[in-house]
Amino acid sequence: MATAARMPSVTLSETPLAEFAAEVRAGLTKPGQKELPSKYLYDEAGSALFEVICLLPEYGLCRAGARLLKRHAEDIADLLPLPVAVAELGSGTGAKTRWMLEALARRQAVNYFPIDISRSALWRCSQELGWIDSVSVVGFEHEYLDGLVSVASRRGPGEHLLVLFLGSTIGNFDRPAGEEFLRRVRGILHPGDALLLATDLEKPVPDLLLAYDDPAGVTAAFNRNLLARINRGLDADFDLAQFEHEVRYEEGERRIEMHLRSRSAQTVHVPLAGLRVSLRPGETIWTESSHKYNCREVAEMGARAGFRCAAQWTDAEWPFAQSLFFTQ
Ligand code: AVI
Repeated sequence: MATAARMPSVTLSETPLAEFAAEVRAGLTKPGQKELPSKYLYDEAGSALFEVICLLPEYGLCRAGARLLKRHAEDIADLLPLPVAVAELGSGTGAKTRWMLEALARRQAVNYFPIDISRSALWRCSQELGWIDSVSVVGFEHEYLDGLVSVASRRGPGEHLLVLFLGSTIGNFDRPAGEEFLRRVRGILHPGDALLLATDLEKPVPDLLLAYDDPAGVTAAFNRNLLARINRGLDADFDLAQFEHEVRYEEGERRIEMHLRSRSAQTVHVPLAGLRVSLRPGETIWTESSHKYNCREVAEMGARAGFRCAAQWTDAEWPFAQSLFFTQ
């Protein structure tokens, strides 16, 4: 049946428990500042909380990104060489991608390959976007670069690739790591391929602090859920009430940092990581950084990574940029 042929499909690869345990262990035994990898914020509960964050009036980032795509998807599509397949890094539920896929589907049939480590987000993305006329969806439950290598090997003859990196997730890398990540993306691409990169831009510090420490406490719950995830996955005994959500703006690095501050002297056991961690009162675990950019440095970073910036679109309401790069 025609409908069966259009059912979205997903290829899977689990993050091994041993890797999770090793990364938690490395972060919590690090001399000096303890830390946890921010990618583990996004289990099923974390991804759901992040979707709520995107609805908060104080956090304009997701709406700005979606507004730009809604307004400029046609302009972006006009600049792309056809035929083009679309790969999305960290697709989430893919809601903002709809505009881009619809603009391309008016020009050609589109193969869309969302890549995400969250199986449920990927599934919802496939369900939501797989029914757009002339769009076929194959999801990849992978880390970004592994997924992109697989996608690149599936492109049709003469087909270009447009890579979408839309959620401003580049901001969650340190600046040098972000640039290195772009260089690796470039290494997977061919001449004439494109990258649409979203970046959150610098804005007044009080606005940023409120965006990451909202009065409804959703971001605090999102942050603490990282400990809950370790409790669930590694049989740990973090008492969530003993940790306070803390947000700082680091002027020199131009980044927001999220921490979890221990309210007391405490010892936590993480049996599946073979770990017993002691925390001093007031000691923090650093859980995420969110770097803020300006348009010029985004273009320059892309250029150093081997791309040419063809166009940038910015949102006036919430400083945010979409930058279109081509391989050079
Ligand atoms: C996914 N990423 C771009 C978000 C950000 O703003 O850095 C994650 C987030 N953390 C707290 N609120 C949102």
